[in-house]
This record gives sequence, structure tokens and C-alpha cells, in this order.
Amino acid sequence: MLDRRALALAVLCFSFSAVAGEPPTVAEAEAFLKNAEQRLLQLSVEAGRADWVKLNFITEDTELLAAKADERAINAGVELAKQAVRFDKLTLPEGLARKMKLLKNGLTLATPSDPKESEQLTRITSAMEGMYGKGKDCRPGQDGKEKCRDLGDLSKILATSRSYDELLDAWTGWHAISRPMRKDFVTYVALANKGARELGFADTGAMWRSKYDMPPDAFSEELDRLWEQVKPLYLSLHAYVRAKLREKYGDRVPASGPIPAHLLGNMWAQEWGNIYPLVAPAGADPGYDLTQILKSRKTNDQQMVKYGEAFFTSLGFAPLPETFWKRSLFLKPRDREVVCHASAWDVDAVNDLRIKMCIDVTAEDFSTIHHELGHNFYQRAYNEQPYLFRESANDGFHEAVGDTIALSVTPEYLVKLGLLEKAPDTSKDIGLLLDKALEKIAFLPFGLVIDQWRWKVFSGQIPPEKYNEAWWELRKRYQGIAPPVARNEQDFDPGAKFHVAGNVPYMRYFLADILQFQFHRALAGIAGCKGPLNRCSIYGNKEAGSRLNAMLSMGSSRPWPEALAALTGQRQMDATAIRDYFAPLQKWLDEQNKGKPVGW
Ligand code: X8Z
Ligand code: ZN
Repeated sequence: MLDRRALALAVLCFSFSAVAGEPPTVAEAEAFLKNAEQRLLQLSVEAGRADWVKLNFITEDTELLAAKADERAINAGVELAKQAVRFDKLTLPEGLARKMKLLKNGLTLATPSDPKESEQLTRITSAMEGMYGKGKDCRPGQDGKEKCRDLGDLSKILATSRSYDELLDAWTGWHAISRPMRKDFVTYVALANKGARELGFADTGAMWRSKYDMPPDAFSEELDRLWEQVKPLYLSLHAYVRAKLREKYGDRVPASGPIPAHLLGNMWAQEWGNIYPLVAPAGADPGYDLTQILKSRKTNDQQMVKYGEAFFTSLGFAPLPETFWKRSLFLKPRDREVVCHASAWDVDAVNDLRIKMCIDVTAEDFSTIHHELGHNFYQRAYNEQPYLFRESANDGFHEAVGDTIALSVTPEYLVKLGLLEKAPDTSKDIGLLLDKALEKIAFLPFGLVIDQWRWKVFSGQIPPEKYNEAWWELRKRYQGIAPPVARNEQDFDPGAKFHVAGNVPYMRYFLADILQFQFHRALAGIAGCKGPLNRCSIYGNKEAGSRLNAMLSMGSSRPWPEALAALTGQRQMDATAIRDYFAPLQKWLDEQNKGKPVGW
């Protein structure tokens, strides 16, 4: 899985003779790290294979086997992190010091030293992920027989239905799958925190925040700064969309309050692109729909992935290995349970690249394919780094690469591919920008909110009896949305989101949403684009490709500001790029919103 190393930081099973009382030497530190990296690699590959099988074939057995392999790897990582403390007082050459640091803060889950607790924790995390993957809404159909709908079925309804009640039914159906997770989640929080504390962190949230080459408080301030930069754009979009939804659904959408969460085209109201037809600007519609184009050409899953690969090779990246095509999962199997949530893998940490997703022929999945391939091409770009540096500069970078490429899927690019006859002229830019904003601007507060909730859960500020209430408070505060029906503390709505059930940190996606526009702006400059950013495609530009590769191939060998500077010349994450991109839309939205309430 993408978070291979975080999952599988492993133990050091070699003997180095620490003479009691003698301070360690640089040579010892070097030997310690060398052996550590070998061992880590081996255990993470073993865990990766077990996880791959489990997620492609969910059964009690594969769950247990994967939990065991994960436990071995994580326990090892914890032990190693503890051992690394021995070298704290030693002045090390830069590269070694960085490796020590990554060893100490690289874990996403820290198992407690008590073997029973460690086993319980990895079993629970494996089971919660399985519960999510198998989640179904089952009830008796008209013929009295039980009828079940999985996330794919329910998401399709959320995306396409315009019936308030049908949407509500699908939304509540999915949000019931996580109720049984609640008890396990409480135990998971307690045990994961115990493990994090043994490593010297205040709690698991603090451990997650330690990975950003910044003091934790500075990181939180950085998030506030970025959010303040983009908030006006979100408020404008929210107000415009709310007014349009009121036109469609009447008073069930309040004039000045939060929007009911099931009306935005997505199960979590995180990306709103599916309701574009409801909010399309009169006279500025781009006049094409990529989903329709792909469907009418009978494009299949394999071809969709080929389009993605071809973009990367046009930039000078080598094609994906043969094994990628043999081992990846592209389609939802009919006869077994799998986790359909898309992911990218580098199973041997070198070249065994794969993706796992249940592809539908839609524009949304076309984007997701680029997203996943971005992970794969990043993984391969840093595969010559020492093992501990085979990671992204920070996790937001990993999430941003494929999305950056997808920003180059412009009408002009589609014309080049022969998918579109003629690109719409600039008078249609508002339609194009609005469509993109429903994906990228709508996502910003969602990207923030998940870990605002989880960090508070880990720190104890949100106690178990307030899990759901606090969830909706934050969803309202940041996103301006509300649950469509009353909720209570039997519900566990956060668990209906993959990353919460699957222990995947989420702030990375907020960062990626900002970073991808920064990357795109820089690449557009390198490629010599002159027009507006939303019409620039770097397709086929080798110079842009080589600059991108220069950043990717650094892996995590240097602090992320240096990687950022290698591509953009900037050392700070900067939301002016996303604001620049959408500036004409902001102006237009503010005109549409004149005299209407903004905010909630
Ligand atoms: O989880 C993902 C990717 C895999 S890393 C499909 N994303 C987030 C989500 O679906 O919630 C991509 C965008 C946000
Ligand atoms: Zn991703």
C-alpha cells in the first residue's frame, strides 16, 4: 500500500556491541542504520504482500495473516525507533541524522510493548478496514428477499439521483455500516495512543504531526494560514451552490444555513463535481462531458489506465513494468469481497508497481487513475534512494503528483488525444473553472476536517461519548454542511469514511490540494504556457518532466521545503497558486451571490 514504510518500519535483528557506558560512535550509528534498512525492507515487503492479498480477497484468514505480518513489521519499527534514541547525543553527518529522525517519526501506528495489546491493536485495525470493505446496506426487497447494496451502488445513487428521498435512503444506508465499528475504534484509540506514548509522543495525533519537518505548533499555524487564504473562495462557492440546490430542492435546503450532506453528489460531500449539471452557468457550459465521451467510445478500464500511463511517458518517464498490467486490480470482482477504495502499491519497494481500484468508466475515475499513477511514478522515481528515503518529501507531495498531472487534462489535451473534436473557446472558461472548483475548492475544508476530528480524538479532547456530535460540529464549522437526519451516539459517521476505518492520516490531502496548484503553476512556467493556468497542459513537455522527476527522485532524503524549491523555487506551501487559478471564477461567483446570504 502507499503507506508501506509507515506501516512496516521494522525491527533490527542484528547484534552490535554496545559497550556499557561508552558513548556510541558515528560508525556504530551507520552500521545500525544499514542493518536497520535491510531488515525494514524485508519486513515491509512481507507485510505488503499479505496486505495486498487481504485487500483483494477479504476473509477471516487473510485478515488474520495480514494482521500478523503487519504486527511483526510494526513491532519491529517501534523497537527500532526506541533503539535509535541511543544515538541522540551524537553529532551525525546530515544524511545519517535524517535517517535517524525518519526512523523515530515514520510510524502511522505504534504498537504498545505488551504483546497482547500489540496483537489486539493490529487485529482491530485489520478488522475495521475489512468491515469497511465488506460494508453493505441490506434490507428486504419487494419480493421479501434480502437485497444488498455496496458502496459502489450507493455512491452511484449519490452521484446521479436527483430525488431527495432516494438520496437520503442511500446516505443513511451507508452511514449505518460503521455503527458496529464504534467499540473497536475506542479500543484502537487507546492502544494506538499507548504505543505512541511509549515512543515519546503525547498521542497518536502528535506522532502524525511530527512528520512535517516543522515544530508541531508551527505546522498547525501553517494549516490555519493556508485555510484563511482559501476560505473566501470556499464561502463563495458554498453560497452559490446552496442557492442552486434551493432552486432544485426548495426549502429543504436552508437559505442561509448549512447544506444537507446528501445533496452534493458524493457520499461524504467531499467533492461535488457530480452535481455540476445542477449548478452549470447559463451560456458558459463547456459543452462536453468526459464521462459521456469515454462511454460512447466504449473505453474500457485498461484503456483508461493506458491514457494515464501515456501522459507520464510523454513527459519522459519510462513505461510501467509488464508486471503492473498483470498484477493490478482494475475491476470489481463479482465473486469475492475486496476493498475497492483506490490505492497504489510498490510491493517490492523497487519496481513491483500496482494499483488496486474498481474502475468505472467516468471522468471521476479518469482523474483517480491519474492520481494513483502519480503515486506509482513517484515510487519508482525514488527507488534508487536508500530505503529510509523511499518516501515522498512529505505525504502531501505523494498525494499531489497525480492530481498535478490531471490538471493538465485540459480540453486542448483531449483534442490532442482525439477524444474531443474542438476545444471550447474562452467564453466557456467559467463553466470549466466551476466544474474544477466543485472538485478542488469543495474539497479543501473536508481535507482539513477529518484530522481536526481525529487529532482531538487522539488527544482526548473529544471523548468517545461525543464522537459523533463533535464530528458534525466540525463538519458544520468548516464545510457548512449538516446531517440530513438526526444523528446520535449510536452512530459512528466518521467510520463511514475509508481513511478513518483504515487508519490513514488525512491532512495529506488538504496539503495536496494546495500543492498541486503550486506544482502546476511552476510546470506551466517551465513548459512556457502563456494563457490562463486552467488551459495549460504540460503533455509531451520533456523539460517539465525532467524538472518534476528531479523533485520526485529526491524522495524524502531532504526536508520538504528543499524538494518544493527544486521544482517551484519556493520553500513555502503557498495558496496563491490555487487562488490565481480560480481568480476569474471567484469574481463571477461573487457577482452571482450579490444580495444572497454567504456563510452559515
Ligand atoms: O483516498 C484517496 C485516493 C487514494 S490515496 C483515492 N483520495 C482521498 C479520498 O478519496 O478521500 C484522493 C482524494 C482524497
Ligand atoms: Zn492517493
